[in-house]
Amino acid sequence: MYSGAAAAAVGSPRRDFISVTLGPEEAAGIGGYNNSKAWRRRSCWRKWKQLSRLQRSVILFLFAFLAVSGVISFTGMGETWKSITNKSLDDQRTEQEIPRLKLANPAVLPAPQKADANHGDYPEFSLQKPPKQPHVRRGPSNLQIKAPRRDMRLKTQHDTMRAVEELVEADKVEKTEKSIISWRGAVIEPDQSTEPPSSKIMELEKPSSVETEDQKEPVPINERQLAVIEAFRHAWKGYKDFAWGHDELKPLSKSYSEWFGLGLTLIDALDTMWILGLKEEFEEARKWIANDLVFDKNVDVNLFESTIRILGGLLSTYHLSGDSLFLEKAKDIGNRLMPAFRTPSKIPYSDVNIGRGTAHPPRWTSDSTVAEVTSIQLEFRELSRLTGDEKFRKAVDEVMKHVHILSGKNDGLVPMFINTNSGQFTHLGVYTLGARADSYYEYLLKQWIQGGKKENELLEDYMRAIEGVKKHLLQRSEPKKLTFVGELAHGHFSAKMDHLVCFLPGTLALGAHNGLAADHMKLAETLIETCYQMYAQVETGLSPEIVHFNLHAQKGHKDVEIKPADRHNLLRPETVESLFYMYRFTGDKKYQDWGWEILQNFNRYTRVPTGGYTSINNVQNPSNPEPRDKMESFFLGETLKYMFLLFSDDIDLINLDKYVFNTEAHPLPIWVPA
Ligand code: DMJ
Repeated sequence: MYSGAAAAAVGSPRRDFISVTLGPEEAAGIGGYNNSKAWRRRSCWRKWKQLSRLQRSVILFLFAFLAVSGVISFTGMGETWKSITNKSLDDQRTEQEIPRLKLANPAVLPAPQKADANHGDYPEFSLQKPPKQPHVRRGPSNLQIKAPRRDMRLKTQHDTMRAVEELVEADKVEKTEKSIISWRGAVIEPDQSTEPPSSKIMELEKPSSVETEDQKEPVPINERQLAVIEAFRHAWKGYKDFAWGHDELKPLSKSYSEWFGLGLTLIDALDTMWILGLKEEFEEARKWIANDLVFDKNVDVNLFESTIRILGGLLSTYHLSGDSLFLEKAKDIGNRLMPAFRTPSKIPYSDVNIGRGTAHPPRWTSDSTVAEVTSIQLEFRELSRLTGDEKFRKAVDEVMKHVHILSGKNDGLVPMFINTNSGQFTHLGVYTLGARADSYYEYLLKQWIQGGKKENELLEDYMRAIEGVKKHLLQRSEPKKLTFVGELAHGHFSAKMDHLVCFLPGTLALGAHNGLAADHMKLAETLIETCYQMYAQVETGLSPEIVHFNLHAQKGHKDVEIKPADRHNLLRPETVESLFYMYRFTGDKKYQDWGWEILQNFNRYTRVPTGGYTSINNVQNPSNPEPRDKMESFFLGETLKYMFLLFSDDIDLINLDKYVFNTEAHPLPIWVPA
């Protein structure tokens, strides 16, 4: 409205002008101020009446127009506001979900619990959201997993609404189907997101790793794998008939031996049964774990052995099966092992009484073995990730950090003992990749892989150590010129090699697969040939515990010499383990063939007709290999598992980009880098 002189509608009646005529008082801006409601109402009404019909219509139209646009723009703003709010929620959600998405293996269960622990010390370590416990259903994977529809195209709002409804419906149906655990190791992570259906619609356009895995045709089990299953069943029969719930089977005397009294063989074999698809056996064993496994026992256990076999076995079985029983048990034993770290140096004692909560070194020394204190990290780190309780990881990381800066190494090679009081290496000057040091090297690489290849100190130590091996421990034998890893004792080279060292080709190959020097793979190829020859050159076709290589050609002598004290075979896994890695990474069938020979020789010389397999005393005597009457738990935990995997052509059967095996062949998930 304007102020000033009156305006009039002037001109041709065809041209409409809108004007407002003010009364003289108003126009002059004078007159007494009367702001009473009645006066204001009257004066407005008077003015309204003074307007022409056209003017009134136009004003009404304008009001109506403004009102409608107001409503429309309010709705639009609401939408904008909503989308802003949603966006920030989405951002938050994305941040929260990053850890889950970062886990390399969609086929691995997420961390189920998050404690209020302070994670500040470990910036690179991202814990996952607490997940819902998946509903566990077992059965052939192809029957269980429904791929989301990919061809959905949403155009109109109506379509969108319908799609939303469909999705909500489908979601209800799929909720249980998505929390699926397929038999033989493929665990499908349940969808834990809580976002509204609309964002799920968008997700349908993206390829889903779960879907991809699901859509793969299952690889059929072949003859050799069936032979492994048969061997496992035979071993299990002996254990079940004569040693059920005890540590180890004594297959000849049809009895058992106790080490910790914790059903060691049963626990060690759990994930093997899962991988081999032995459903019935697995269920039976699970029942025993649920009803009979008690850790509250006044018993001394070895920290390393119980970590790699029991804690490792329970954790990997939890990952494969999704059954929280195994995680509960893992937490229990993990907590009970923690007193071992209460030492002046924080280097753990070798033994813990899991019932009393006390720990001590062996009676004759205050030293611990270097391999033992540095090969418990994969398991405790994973336990921290799953529980959200940092104390496990802190304890084992501290050991690694301490050893990283410790003097007494020789080009990355470590001595075999470390003192729990001083924290210093002892018995300096002896360097081996065999007993007492072996898995130190293995766990440097594997922790680096587990943690997403970020922990550079581990990699540094690993690379330096392999250079140390090349410089000090590699030699070639005669007559076949086999490259082998000897030992160094106070500057003197010894051509002695433990069968235990045969983990090395597999570890080197794993490192090369993860981007480390290509010459590591070359070395792996030459070393696995040597390990195979440790079997092939022996009368039973089975390797002894220790060999000595000939450095000089002598008529009638092979490369491999065996001392009487070393000619036993404990059904160890290391060569088969390395054959598995070599086959996975090269596809060269000769590795499968070598493994097949070894399996046949185990069957020939170590199989006990009434059930079980036995370690033997003399690999050089095929007519009497002298059975020892003991089946080690690692025969089921490791040897047969690696055999089965070696004969498989399915790289997703424990995919090595998603899992890292602990030193007892229990697969644990790899955490993906940030
Ligand atoms: C297993 O307990 C583990 O592989 C360990 O690292 C070495 N010894 C046995 C198998 O030989």
